[in-house]
Amino acid sequence: MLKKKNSYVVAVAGATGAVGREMVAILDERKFPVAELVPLASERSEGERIDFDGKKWTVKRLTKESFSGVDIALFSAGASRSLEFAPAAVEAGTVVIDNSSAYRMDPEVPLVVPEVNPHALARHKGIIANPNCSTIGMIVALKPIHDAATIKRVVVTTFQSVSGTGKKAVDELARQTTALFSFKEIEKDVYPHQIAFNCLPHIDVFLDNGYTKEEMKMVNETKKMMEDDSIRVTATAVRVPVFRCHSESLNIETEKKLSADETRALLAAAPGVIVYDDPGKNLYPLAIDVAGKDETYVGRIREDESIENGINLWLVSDNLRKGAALNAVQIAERLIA
Ligand code: NAP
Ligand code: 12T
Repeated sequence: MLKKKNSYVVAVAGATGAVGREMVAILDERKFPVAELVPLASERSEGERIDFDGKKWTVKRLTKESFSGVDIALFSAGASRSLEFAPAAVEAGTVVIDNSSAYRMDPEVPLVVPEVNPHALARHKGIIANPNCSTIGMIVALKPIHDAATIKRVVVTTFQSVSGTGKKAVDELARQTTALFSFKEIEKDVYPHQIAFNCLPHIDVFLDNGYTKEEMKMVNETKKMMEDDSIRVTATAVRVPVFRCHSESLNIETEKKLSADETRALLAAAPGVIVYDDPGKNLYPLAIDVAGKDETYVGRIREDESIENGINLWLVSDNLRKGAALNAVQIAERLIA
């Protein structure tokens, strides 16, 4: 569907957001062959200027007419904007890589992490979905373990940063922290409770089964990308007062026994994963160190002594990079390869 060219017209819908800004920066960093950048956002940002490739590019309002002549559109302006505008983009001949939750579970839409299921890209019909940030960080580490030892069940608890919610939430954590240190009243706008110095077991909306939508994304997206409904996943998603990077605690039960050393070796050889695991030196992945990195960092790898074949580990990935913008750009790189 995408014609081979020397360079491409690339639109970023949501270019002024936390993820959109990272998309533009990563296109630049990785020297994606961009003939023209088309930064799109709401009317609030119309006329703002975005730096890319040593030039300034003017933000335009996202409309159904934005896509004429656009080869690739990276969407990161929220699920309702994707539902409203992605079909118009496809109609105009644009290939859409959508970072929202709008199309992820649509059976017609490939959901892709290049390290895990790049083959799924071939069957796209104009829209490709980028998974949730917590799923991406986890699945690059699960894939080599599943290939080697067949995963039966994963129990995951996440520790998710506020940048996952967007720029307003980053400001909210900063303002609440400053207010508390100045003995002032805090303001709550984005989250239902104080996020500064607190942990909220609540990400995205609650569903009828008592889980949050964020938790069920990890369950359903993992099965879809592994192309294996037999993997049982159960999740608790927690918002923590961290600006950037999602951390996750995983308990993984496998069919075949894996020792901690075998798991370390598998993960060390896996694309997109770095093993950082030397407890004797107090070395394990930390959000503040992984911010700005491309890989999922894994540490605290140890056997679960309460079951026959179980591994516990801790992982950290940058939710704005691999969790969102980088994975989308990597998908675009595969499309033009
Ligand atoms: P954000 O910082 O709040 O940015 C939102 C962006 O969308 C801004 O550029 C905003 O433009 C634009 N926008 C909002 N309403 C719009 C409208 N009516 N028309 C056109 N543009 C509009 O949010 P974010 O963190 O970047 O997240 C954006 C999207 O990515 C969401 O769908 C979110 O769920 C998804 N996301 C996915 C992952 C992942 O797991 N892969 C991670 C994080 C976020 P203005 O500046 O003009 O308001
Ligand atoms: N509500 O892409 O609040 O489905 O951290 C990602 C992050 C939705 C998504 C968040 C969210 C998504 C959040």
